[in-house]
Order: sequence, then structure tokens, then C-alpha cells
Amino acid sequence: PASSGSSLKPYYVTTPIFYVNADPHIGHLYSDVIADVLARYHGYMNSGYSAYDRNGRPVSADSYGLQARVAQQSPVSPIFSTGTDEHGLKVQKVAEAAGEDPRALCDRISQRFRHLADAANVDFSTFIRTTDADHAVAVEHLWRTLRERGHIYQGSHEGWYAVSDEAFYPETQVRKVVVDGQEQMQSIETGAKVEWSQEVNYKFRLSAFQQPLIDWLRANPTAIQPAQRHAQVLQEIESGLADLSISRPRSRLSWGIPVPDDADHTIYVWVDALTNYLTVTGYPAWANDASKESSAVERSAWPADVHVVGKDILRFHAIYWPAMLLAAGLPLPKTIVAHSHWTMNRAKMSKSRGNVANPFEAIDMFGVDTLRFFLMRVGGNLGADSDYNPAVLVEYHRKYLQGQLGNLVSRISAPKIHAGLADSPRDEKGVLLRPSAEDVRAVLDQETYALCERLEEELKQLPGKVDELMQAFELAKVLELVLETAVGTANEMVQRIEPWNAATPVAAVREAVVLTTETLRIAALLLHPFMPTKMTQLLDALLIPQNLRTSSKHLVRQDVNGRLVSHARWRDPAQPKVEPLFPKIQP
Ligand code: ME8
Repeated sequence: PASSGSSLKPYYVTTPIFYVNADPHIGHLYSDVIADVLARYHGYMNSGYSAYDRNGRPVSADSYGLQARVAQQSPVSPIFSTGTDEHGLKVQKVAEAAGEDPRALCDRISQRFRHLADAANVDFSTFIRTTDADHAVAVEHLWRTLRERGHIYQGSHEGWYAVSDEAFYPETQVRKVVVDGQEQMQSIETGAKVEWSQEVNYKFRLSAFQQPLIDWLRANPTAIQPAQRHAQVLQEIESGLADLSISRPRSRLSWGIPVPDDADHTIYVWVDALTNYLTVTGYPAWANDASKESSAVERSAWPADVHVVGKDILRFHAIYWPAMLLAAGLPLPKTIVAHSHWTMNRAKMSKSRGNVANPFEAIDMFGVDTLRFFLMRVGGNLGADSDYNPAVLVEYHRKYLQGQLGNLVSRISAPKIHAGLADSPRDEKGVLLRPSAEDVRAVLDQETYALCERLEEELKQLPGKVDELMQAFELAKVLELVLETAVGTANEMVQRIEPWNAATPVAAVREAVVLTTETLRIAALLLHPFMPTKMTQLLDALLIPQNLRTSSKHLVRQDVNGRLVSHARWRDPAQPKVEPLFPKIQP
């Protein structure tokens, strides 16, 4: 996510748009948080002008004309879109059953998803609803484009249809099962009951895009992440693609966008839904301008840099959607990231099963950052399903947040330690200076000294390693690396040096304080996308000015010899004690 190529094009990340047939649960929040972490990290990395000069001195606003440089260089802010998918049979049925006007139902549940994003600090820039007026314009335009280019035809369709999925499945995607002694057919992918049905509808020539899709995936081996999903999709395409039914008779489905020029048919909800990613960018305005002005496409936010999706909807995003885009002559998304599922007692959490965890309650109970941390520390391993268990969540809070990060903060901010450093040398800003290597070596045993060196090395490498992991969408590993490696080593060092012990030589205390403070500053910046509220508190406590909370390119401050130097100071050197960052969660 670090580079978006053209400086004109904003980085653009999306979540799926959620169905409004039921309340949001933890699984939805999970998609939101992944996208939020990516958007925040990207915005942070790219908001960077160089905050330090080559000697590691902070560049101050006035002396370097920073205002002007920021104005010139600041890239376009990322676009982060989420929203709700409001058309289709499911919503129509839920509304009918409840005797509610479908629009009123959509308004109500859509608000819930918006409130959840707000409550979870998910900092989206656009919230799209497929019932928005500009969305219908985009969908109609895309339909007409596909039709004019010869990719839509009228045909009759028969096959295995699942009412609950609103989808036809090919023969290879269904299997026979016995339910209550009765044989029935079901979708292998979703387990939904399917029935053989026939109808007249419009079809999209998906089959014509088999080879172009294969070529795209072969030429772009990181287009679908994690890698095993890429292989899986490629295999699926190679096994053959049938044309896709993309409309439903109006008689059966009335809650949707009518097919342009044929009011007897409604556009299939998935065509409608996928187009949201274009609507967000202002399509079709830039596509129309492209014929007159060649830079219009380049200046648009399209293509998306990352579509975050659950594995359940990967087929739609990695096969149907790219094929539709190719057919329309539009660029393809750069990356599709498929995450796995949250389960409850190992069964997929889903509204149809009713085994869902309420994310609003979880936020109230555990705190927003602890919940985000848990979702990413466990679910950030995108290839595997994760089981949602509040007892495990509390244990993770205790072990990593309280035990590593919180513990280091409370140990090193103890007023007693800082009182003992009242006479130690500081720079003009009051930042405690790091003692020379000789002075430290003179007072530490060899092993402790080596530990300090290891910590210093880990810190220097941390931003680069985190960036590599972020590029590879290894979100759980980012948290593991920062908390268990860097913060873990710092805790070990503090434990050995015992800066609170009156017998510890002052040079050793200074070394411990400087290295720990730097560890906390660097960790707070790298963890900020994951836990924005708590990490802001920590950066505040370290008195890091806003303009030094951006760009990790110069995150680690070193002197001309490559030696890490101190940078942060505590809120008040005499009274630096901060409130516990991660108080104990009462079970
Ligand atoms: O599929 N674990 O909407 P939807 C993890 N409207 N993620 C989960 C999950 C779970 N147990 N359950 C749901 C739709 N999700 C369509 C999408 S996009 C153009 C249209 C997440 O409300 C996951 O991201 O059923 C999944 O893909 C999405 O919610 C499906 O939400």
C-alpha cells in the first residue's frame, strides 16, 4: 500500500457494501477495520514530507518553509469507501415479512452500519448506499456500455438457483445432500438450498473473458491476496466460465434498478452492488470525459488500489467484476484482498445462522482499541478462520496490551525515575540526551549491553519490516513484530537495568529511559493505524508534535554515525506519570 503510482491518483481502498437485511456483526466490523488500517497506514506513509534532515535533526516548519512544501507535496488524501447494499430479493423479503416499506428498512439498517463504523473509529471518507441517486446513474451507464460493446444479450437461463443467495450455480458448484431424510441439492460454497429453475433474462458474455482473466492473473501474481487465493481463483477460471445471468424478471424482483430500456427486468443485485466501487469515484463523469481528455481516467480515483472482501464473495470480485471491467474497457483493481471468516464455536458467524457477536456491545465492554487489536492480532492472519471468544480476547488484552505495551509505559514513566534525572544533560527542547556508548559500556555488564544493542538494531529495522509486512497484508505479523519483538525486548532490557533501583548508575538509567522512550514513540506511530485512540494518547504523553506523526521514512532518528538518538520527552519530566494506557478488563 505504500505507493499508488501516479501522484494525481488518490489511494483508494474499499470494503464490501453490506446487506441491510440484518444488523451488523463482528464479521462486518472486521472487514471495516482491515480497510481502515490500510487506509490509515497509507495516509500516514504518504503524508510524509521528510520530517528530518539528513543528520536526523527535525525540520522545523519556519526554518524550512514547511507550509509551502506541504502544500506542494502533500498527495491527494486516500479514499476509503464503505456502505450498504440495499437492493435485491433478500431485502425485499425482509421488508415484506416485516410489513415495512423497503426504503424505510434500508434507511434504518444502513444507519446501523454507519454508526458501527463511527463507534469503531473506522475513518471512511465515503459511505455509499446503492439506493443513492448517483449510483443508479452509474449502474445504468455501465449496463449501456456493456450492451453497446456487445457483451450483453438476451437469453433464457436455466440452472440451479438458490433463492437465499440470489444466484445460479453451475453443475460443478452444487451437490446432493440429505436433509431430514429428504434428498436435496445445495450450493457447495454457501450450503444454500438450490432448485432447478428457468427464466428469460439478460446475460453477460463472461465466457469470452476466460483468457483475458487468465492473462491478467498470470501477469499480476499479487493481484489477489493472500497467494493461495490467487491460485484458487486462477484454477476456477481455468476450469471454465459460463455466461452470467445479470437480470431478474421484474415480477420476481421489484426492489432494484430496472434494466435500461426494458422495464420488465431488474438488474441483478450483484451487478448493481459491484458498480458501487465506480460510483464512489464519480463514474461515469470521468469515463465520459476520457473520450475528450486523455488524462481524465488518470485523474480519477479508479482503479481501486485494494478491494477488501470476505472469501465468501471472492468469486464475484475476482472473476465477475474484472470481467465486467474488461468488457467496459475500464482498468482493473490493483489488488483484491480476501480475508477469512470469524466463527463462533467454529461455525461461521452469520446472520442467517443467528450465531453473531454484537460489535456495539463488544466495543462497550472491551474498548474500541482492544477490540480492533484483537480482530487484527488474530484475524490479521487473513488466510485462516478465527474463532471469536471473549475470554480469549480478554487474555490477549492482558498479555499483549497490558503486559507488554501498558507495562512498559507505566514502568518507564514512573516519577521516581525521572526525578533522579533532573540534573542529566538535555537538549534545548528538554529532551534527555543519550549517554555515549563508552559511558554505557562502562556501567553495564556485557549481556545487558548486548541487549541494548539488540533493541537498537530491532528499532532501526522496524519501520522497514513493518512496511514489507503491510505490503504483503500480513497484519497480524505487524502487531506481533512491534509488540512482541521490539516492545518485548525493551521490557527485557528495563527488567535487567532496573532504572527504578537507586543503586543503578545514572548512565544506565539514562540509556534505559532513552531507548524505551524511543521504542514507545516508534511503536506508537506504527501501531497508530490499528489503535488510533490509544496511540494518540501515548504520542501526546510523549509530546510528539503533529507534524512529526507522519511519514515513517525517517521514523528512526539517528546521528551521523548511525547511532539512535533520543527524541521524545515525557509530558512533564517532573511528573510524567500517565494514566494506565490499558487498564485491566473486569471479566
Ligand atoms: O455479501 N467473518 O454483503 P454481506 C468475516 N452485499 N467476515 C464476514 C463474516 C464473518 N463471519 N460475515 C460477513 C454481501 N463478513 C454483499 C457484498 S460487495 C460489492 C457486495 C463480511 O452483508 C465479509 O467481508 O453478506 C463478507 O464478504 C461481507 O461481510 C458480506 O457482507
